[in-house]
Amino acid sequence: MINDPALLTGVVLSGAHGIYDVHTEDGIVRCTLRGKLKKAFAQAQSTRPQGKTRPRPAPASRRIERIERRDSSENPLPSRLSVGDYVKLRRLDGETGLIEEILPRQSELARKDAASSDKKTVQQTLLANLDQVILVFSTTQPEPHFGLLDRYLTICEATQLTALVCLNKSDLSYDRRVEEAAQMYNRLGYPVIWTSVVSCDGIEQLRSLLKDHTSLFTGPSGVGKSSLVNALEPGMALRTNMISSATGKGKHTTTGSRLYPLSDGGWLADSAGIRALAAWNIEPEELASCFIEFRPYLGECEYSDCTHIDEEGCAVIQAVQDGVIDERRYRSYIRIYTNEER
Ligand SMILES: Nc1nc2c(ncn2[C@@H]2O[C@H](COP(=O)(O)OP(=O)(O)OP(=O)(O)O)[C@@H](O)[C@H]2O)c(=O)[nH]1
Ligand SMILES: [Mg+2]
Ligand SMILES: [Zn+2]
Repeated sequence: MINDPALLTGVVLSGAHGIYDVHTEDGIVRCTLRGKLKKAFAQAQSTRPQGKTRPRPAPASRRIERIERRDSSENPLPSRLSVGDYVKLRRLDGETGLIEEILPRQSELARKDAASSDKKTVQQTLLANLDQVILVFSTTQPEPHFGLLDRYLTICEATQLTALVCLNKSDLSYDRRVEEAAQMYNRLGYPVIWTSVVSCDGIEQLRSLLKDHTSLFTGPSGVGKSSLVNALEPGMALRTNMISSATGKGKHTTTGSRLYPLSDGGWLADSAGIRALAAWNIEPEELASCFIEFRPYLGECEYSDCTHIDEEGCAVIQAVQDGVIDERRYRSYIRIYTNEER
């Protein structure tokens, strides 16, 4: 790690086309990457190992300090700079800077993107150094897809990120099965927050849950993620636009995530609607334990290598038959295990 006092530490708020807005104690600095870093990233991408799960990060307030003290060998250096990454930068003038170093990542949540031409999937980090994920769905318009929620939840379990479920558009009339599903997730231990941007129900509760955390809003398109950000921090969009015009470089055209400082403390990132989160880091043997209600039964099956799909003497299947494990959750498990999309 470079210990140059002239360097500022900051967090990447947004980035596009090699230009990054970095939040520092000295204000927002618009940065590019040092040539050496660019080269290192290009090399790392061709040899990138698949990520493993990492310990849960500390709350936001203590994070900068902890990251600075950490030895780089503990966590892999990212192969690409993402929103939420901590960097060391050198100021060039009042508004611009050069990123000299990127600090090790404590955690990340990635989506998989199918590159259209060769069907190869590439990993895109939605947010680095987060500690909780708010899975936003709407009660209706669009109808909640609980199979997709289960998929998101397994990824949060595998990456040891706290997951909260937000059911937005509670002002609209919706199907009773939404209420039943919410109760089921609550019983599993996932907090469910009902919100409405129209009636403002649940906004205060959501705000208190975000305080002092680094959170990501993710979920399908059109459920109201950006509307919730605006309801939580009125004027935030306005403030960011002002920042852009102040630097004289025009408005952002970011397609990825964007991180906002919360006025009560903590950070919140909004991301574009997604259909697939990267589930490729989850080994088949690990998947069952990502369904938290399966855990008491794992190791109780007749075969020690039981996949819980169709084996004789499977304790998980027995629990489903006994009505202890929700059948729809079990079907989600099979779908993810057999790699069916949705
Ligand atoms: N009735 C109702 N409509 C809402 C609510 N929240 C958002 N909407 C509407 O839902 C639509 C989609 O909202 P967005 O905030 O753009 O949704 P998003 O999740 O950010 O969508 P993407 O950016 O595409 O991922 C907009 O027309 C909003 O006005 C709500 O609580 N109640
Ligand atoms: Mg949006
Ligand atoms: Zn089994």
